[in-house]
Amino acid sequence: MSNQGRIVAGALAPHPPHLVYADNPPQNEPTSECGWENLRWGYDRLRADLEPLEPEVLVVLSPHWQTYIGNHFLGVPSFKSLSVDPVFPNLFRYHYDLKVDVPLAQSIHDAAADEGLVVKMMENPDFRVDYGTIVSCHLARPDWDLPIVSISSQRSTAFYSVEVMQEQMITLGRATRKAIEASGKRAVLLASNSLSHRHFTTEGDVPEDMSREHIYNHGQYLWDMRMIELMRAGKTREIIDVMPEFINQAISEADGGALTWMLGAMDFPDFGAEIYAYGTVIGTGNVVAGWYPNGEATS
Ligand code: 2X7
Ligand code: FE2
Repeated sequence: MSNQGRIVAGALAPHPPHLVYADNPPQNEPTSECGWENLRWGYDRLRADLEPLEPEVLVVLSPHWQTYIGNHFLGVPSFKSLSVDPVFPNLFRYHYDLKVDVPLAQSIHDAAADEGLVVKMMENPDFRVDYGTIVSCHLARPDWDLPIVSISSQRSTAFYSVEVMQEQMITLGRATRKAIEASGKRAVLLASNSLSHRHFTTEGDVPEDMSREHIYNHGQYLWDMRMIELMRAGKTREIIDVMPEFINQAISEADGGALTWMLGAMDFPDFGAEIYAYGTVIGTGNVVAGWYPNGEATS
């Protein structure tokens, strides 16, 4: 079918606000001298590979929009406000102005409801969009020239188990794929999360002082490398299998379901991911990676 929509790429797109801070875009008030170059240059390469795919919409799931009863979807055509990071207000005071693809959000919502998931459209025009959504979308597409679909993270890992979370996120992924196919659009998925998530416990005076930036626990590093090897080898079903251990032992931010959702939406790619960068931010492990169905990567 010529007008069938499709997922042209999926990206693991972590959202430390430090990466936006270090890039000094006009939307962010604080300014930085430098910092986290490896990750920022990795994002440059991801953007270069996404551009020729001519995406029409970004679909993002963020662990910093936490909803306690089901997954919610932004359901208002535009949002404009100031986002201040609650933990790092010195780094991230970002003026956002974004458009939402409400029809696609509604279709994913409806497809998920048909699959038996609890879902809700978020229709409050004064809602403050979470910084995970903003940072991942900014780093993937800083021009903000595409509409987004933003999906919340429901907290079933905490209330039930990683296994329950994954069952639900794989179902949500399937619903996402169906709705994108029916939309006729070319979509990029963004899984907005870090891998290992152990923070450092004391802060330096200068946020971009890279002499403090490293992993603080070897076990966390070993887990990050194991997950990256699975991504490189195209063993995404094994990623799902080890997810409970990974989340518990590496305190991973994948607990919010973003990575599982994206891999489910892409029907568990068996081709290798392009790994653009690995680096720590306040000690957490972050990977920028892309999966390209139909061999659409250009680099
Ligand atoms: O939200 C985050 C994160 N996930 C990782 C590192 C630093 C700050 O914020
Ligand atoms: Fe985070």
